[in-house]
Amino acid sequence: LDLEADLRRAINGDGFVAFYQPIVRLDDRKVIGHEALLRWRHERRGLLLPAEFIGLGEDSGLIEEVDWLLYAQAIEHLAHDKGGGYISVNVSPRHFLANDFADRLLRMIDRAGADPHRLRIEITEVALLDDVPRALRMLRTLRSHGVLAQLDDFGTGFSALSYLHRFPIECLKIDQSFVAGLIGETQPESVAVVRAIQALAGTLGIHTIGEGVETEAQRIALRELGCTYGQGFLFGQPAEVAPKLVALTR
Ligand code: G
Ligand code: G
Ligand code: MN
Ligand code: NA
Repeated sequence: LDLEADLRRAINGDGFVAFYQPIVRLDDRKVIGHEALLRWRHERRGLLLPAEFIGLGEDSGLIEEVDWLLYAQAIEHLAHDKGGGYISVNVSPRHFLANDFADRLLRMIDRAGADPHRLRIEITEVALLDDVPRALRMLRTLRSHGVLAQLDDFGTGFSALSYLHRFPIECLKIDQSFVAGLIGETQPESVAVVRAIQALAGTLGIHTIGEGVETEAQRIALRELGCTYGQGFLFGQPAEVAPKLVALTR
């Protein structure tokens, strides 16, 4: 309850900030984009991670307002960033399916003078399956204006593989649990899952991003399995960058 009052105050102040984590090409580590990750600079508790307040934000309906603050920061950043990389933002399923989501996002991009091709959204499978016709409309509208979608935490959902080809998805993000599992006793299972995801991506003609890459061994294993891109502490922590001063990607 206390936290909810804090949340309302932080929304009206400047409590929420975007941290950016690089996404790289696995073979040469070239940075191709960044994921924007939400952080809350709480006046007493310090820096809070989404896990500590997203549930509360969803229950109170406030998360959507917080999301828009973050999208505004990311879009503003793109408008000033001279590099060529993209920024991906996370969208919760309910938010994605809200009527005005695509229109509002496109308006925000337009007003900021940002290039829509440099913004991507990250959604989970849940967001697609809840209301398929609506999800399709939303993705098509965004894509027709240049905003591509990547499927987050892939492999952890119910992955009804047969439906995926219907959706205009640019990229599958292989969930970090499988990347972690590539080394050690769960290796056979994780390799099998990553192989299956790569086969699917191949059929769809799209790329994959391995998440949570922490070691060189994982980078090499992913690459050998056919994964093109990676994200994780090995390449860079989520970090704040000074807007307008630092180009994310050169
Ligand atoms: O670093 P990490 O703890 O940032 O992120 C944990 C989870 O929080 C991620 O799985 C991501 O889906 C979610 N998340 C991160 N940033 C945002 C955001 O801006 N909006 C929403 N809705 N979820 C986010
Ligand atoms: O949106 P998504 O569920 O993919 O959120 C990514 C989450 O993974 C964030 O919480 C981010 O801080 C975290 N993360 C990013 N890189 C690594 C990593 O190398 N190892 C681990 N354990 N977590 C990571
Ligand atoms: Mn994500
Ligand atoms: Na993920």
